[in-house]
Amino acid sequence: MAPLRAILFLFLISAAQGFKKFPKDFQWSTSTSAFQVEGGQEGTGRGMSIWDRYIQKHPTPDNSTGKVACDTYHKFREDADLLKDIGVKQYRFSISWSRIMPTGRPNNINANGVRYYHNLIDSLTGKGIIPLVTLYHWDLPLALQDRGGWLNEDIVEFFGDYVRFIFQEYGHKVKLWTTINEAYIHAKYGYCGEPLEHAPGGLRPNCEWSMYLAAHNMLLAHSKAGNIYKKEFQPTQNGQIGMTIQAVWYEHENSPGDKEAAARVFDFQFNWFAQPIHGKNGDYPTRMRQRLDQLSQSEGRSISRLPTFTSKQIEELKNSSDFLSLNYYTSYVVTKDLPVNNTVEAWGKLTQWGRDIDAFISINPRWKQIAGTWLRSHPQGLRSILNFIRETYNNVPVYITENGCMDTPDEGLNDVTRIEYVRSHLEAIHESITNDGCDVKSYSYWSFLDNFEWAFGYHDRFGIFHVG
Ligand code: PNW
Repeated sequence: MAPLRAILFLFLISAAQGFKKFPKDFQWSTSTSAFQVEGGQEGTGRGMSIWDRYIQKHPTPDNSTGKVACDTYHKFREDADLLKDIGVKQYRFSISWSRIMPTGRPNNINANGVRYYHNLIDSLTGKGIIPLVTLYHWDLPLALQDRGGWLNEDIVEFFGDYVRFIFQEYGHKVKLWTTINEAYIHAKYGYCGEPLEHAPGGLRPNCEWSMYLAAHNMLLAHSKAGNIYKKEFQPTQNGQIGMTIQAVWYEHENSPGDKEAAARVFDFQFNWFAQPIHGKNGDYPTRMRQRLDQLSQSEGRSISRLPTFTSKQIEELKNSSDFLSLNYYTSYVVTKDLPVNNTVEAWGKLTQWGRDIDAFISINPRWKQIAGTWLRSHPQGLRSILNFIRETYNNVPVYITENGCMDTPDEGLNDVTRIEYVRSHLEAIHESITNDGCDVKSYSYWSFLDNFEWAFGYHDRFGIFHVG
């Protein structure tokens, strides 16, 4: 068995309600995604995904692959035992589209893959653990990438066909679904390679529009899935569905210019996805629409770089979700002008997105930096986001589907930094629920196991369980 890390005790404490009083039905959870943990790529009938090809072409610094990863494909029963041991009520995992449909289309189904997810779900529910299933966590079937991926609007129908099969197959067992994980990161890192590149990658020359088009098709695909679920399955299966949206909180100084800049950046990040789905009037945020329409015009383009929704699509998007699935890790500072004393990073204008937002992004050196990385601990940022959701989106129920940080190697397995990160974030959530009245249903720690951390390979360890 993998050695237990100290961070685990937080779960035992919180789950026992000894830490603070959380609502009785609050779901303690932990999270993974298919590509990052499953392995089981060869001899299992699984088709290639964009991440398989991407790492072949662009090796990670540690030259790692997803071929074995945590070998969850073979060790799911052991995983379920560990989940039971740490006392979580819910487990979030994702389904690999190309494991079910090797070419991405339903005319070719991989029976091994279908059986695998039945076994995984059964081993969880058999132990009283509620599965929260993400339908897509960045691992597009390669065959669909070769037909244009998220830039081809056919993807919306393809995604619809895929999810209908999944609901038919597993919907009597799974009652919590999220459609697409972090479209913001997938579109920006996948299509612009900024500030970091993800699969499919290599598309930078067109990214001033491709990033917005990919995200647009992801929103429409989410909407398709949500509407299929609600019309065809929810009446008999009685589950709930939402999209997993990543949020960054942006602090600002008190000047009106900085305040407006921070609001604009938040529109270009969280509200880009949250507003079309959860906003009263739907559609993209007005600041984003105006800015990108103006830029497009001044660049001499015949159409805006930000695509438009039809009124039917706006209505469908507004009816596509029962809850908001929120991922939160870190915060930044936004300024209208280049920050004077911030020598650390002010990368706003260096990226396409950074030029589009017309603002500078920097860090607050007072927030504890985790292991020298992009991640800084600012629990108040999470509380601010939860309150923003309460005020702006009519207190829609929130499932926190990811929060966590990587370990600090000098600390060995003692996890002093991670314990403080999790403790302070749980405290912020507790305040949001009890003092502010936010409707938070669950907390899922990223991640259950140390796993394949995308462009960083296995270097960054987020797991409750150490994987050697
Ligand atoms: C998430 N940020 O990505 C993903 O959903 C996971 O697959 C991943 O392993 C995890 O976070 C840890 O990185 C994010 O810059 C990437 O704030 C970047 C950010 C947040 C989440």
